This record gives sequence, C-alpha cells and structure tokens, in this order.
Amino acid sequence: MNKIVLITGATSGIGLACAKKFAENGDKLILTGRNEQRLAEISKSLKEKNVKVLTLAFDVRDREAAIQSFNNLPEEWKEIDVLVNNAGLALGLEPEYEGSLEDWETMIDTNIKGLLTMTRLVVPGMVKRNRGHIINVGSIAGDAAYAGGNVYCATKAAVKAITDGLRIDVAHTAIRVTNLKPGLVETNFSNTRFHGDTDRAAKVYEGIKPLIGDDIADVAVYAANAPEHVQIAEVTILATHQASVSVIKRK
Ligand code: 8X3
Repeated sequence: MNKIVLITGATSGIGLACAKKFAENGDKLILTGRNEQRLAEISKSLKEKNVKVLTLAFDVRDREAAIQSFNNLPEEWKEIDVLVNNAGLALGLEPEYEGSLEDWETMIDTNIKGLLTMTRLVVPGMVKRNRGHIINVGSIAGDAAYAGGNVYCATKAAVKAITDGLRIDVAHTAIRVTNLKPGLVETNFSNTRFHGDTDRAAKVYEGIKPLIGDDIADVAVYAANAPEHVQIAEVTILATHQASVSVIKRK
C-alpha cells in the first residue's frame, strides 16, 4: 500500500536517505527541513522519478511554524501513515563543565522538543485512524554516555524514553513505534558537531568503514513494511568494527 511518510530533517544525511528509500518503496513523501532551496532541489529530483512529494520548510524548534505547516496540509496529505522523526544534531564535544549553554539548548530544542512537537501534531490522527507508525531516530548515545557526549547523549536517552512511553500509550491501537539507534554514521553529523571543522570531523571515521545514511534508511523501510502484527521496537545498528559506544577497532 502506498503510504504517506513525513520525514523531518530530510535535506541531508539519514533523513535524505530515508526520503530516497521510501520513494523507491513507492511511498508519498512529506519532506521537512530548514533549507527551502535544498528541499526544492530534492523534491524536483524525486518528482522527475514520478514520486509524489510535498515539502514544508520549517525548523522543528519553531513550534508555531510546525503547527501552521501541519494545519495547512492539503486534504490529500493529511492522513500521515509514517512519521520519521529524524531532525536532530550534536553540537560540541566539550566536558560538561565547559560546554556551551547555547549548543545544549539547540540540541534539547531540536532533538527532544522538536520531536515532541511533531509527535503531538501527527499522532492524534493516527490514533483516530487506528493506523500509523512513528520511527524515531535515536542513537547508541542514548544507551551510554561517552566523554564529551553529555547533553547530546541525554537528548538521545530522552528519545529512548519518549519512544518507549509512546509505544506504551498506543499499545491499544494498531500503531507501531520504533527507535532506531545507529552508531557511527558518516553524514554531516560530525561536521555539524565540530562547527564546520572538517579535519576533526573526518577523524571520527578514520580507520573504520562507518555506516551511511542508506544503511539506517533500509532498516526504517523494513520496519515500516513489516507485517501488521510485527512491531520493530528498537534496533541498534553498528558498523562491523564498532562493538559499542566506546569500542571501535580502527585500522
Ligand atoms: C551518533 C552516534 O556515537 O557518534 O548518534 O554519538 S555517536
């Protein structure tokens, strides 16, 4: 069945990979992100492949903009089947006693509050229709803190609790709730974390073949297409030479 899939943070990384993979799966896409021009380019290239795409340019931190965009969805796009809460970021790797309060606020506002805004907007319709799937992009960083990870790890621990809580709250419905927990994935992630220091970012993936966005998107598409009675609750996805948050065997 063609599904309507809303993906936040769809202009790069795991979000963009999800857009392409769900498109290949024959689904219709609502793509959100902050960069209107990037959204337009992505939409154009998908439409050339006959994919049905709607783009909404807003920052998930901007609650009013999120509400407006959602309320103004054209009738035929309102019944969202899959919500992929992907928008999120890490900023900084300083010890907790030296970190930037602004960076912390941005991570909390995006990774936790933005995810909650989207959940609160989209899930009531799913409950009413007794149909839907929420796929949250968490992280292994939510399972265990690492040096300098402090607040980022806390936001991903929050994603785990929020995902588990939602799964409990919709257990009486046919809605499924998934937490994807990737380890090292080579995207813009580290570049953003280090505020554009590309050399430092490249070192994160040195000597190991990291995952790419597509690897995570494959799991998202699998979870969304599993038989109705199957709920992929949580998946940890690691590069083969990463064993845990801190054990990484590099060449
Ligand atoms: C991304 C994984 O280990 O770099 O969330 O924090 S990690």
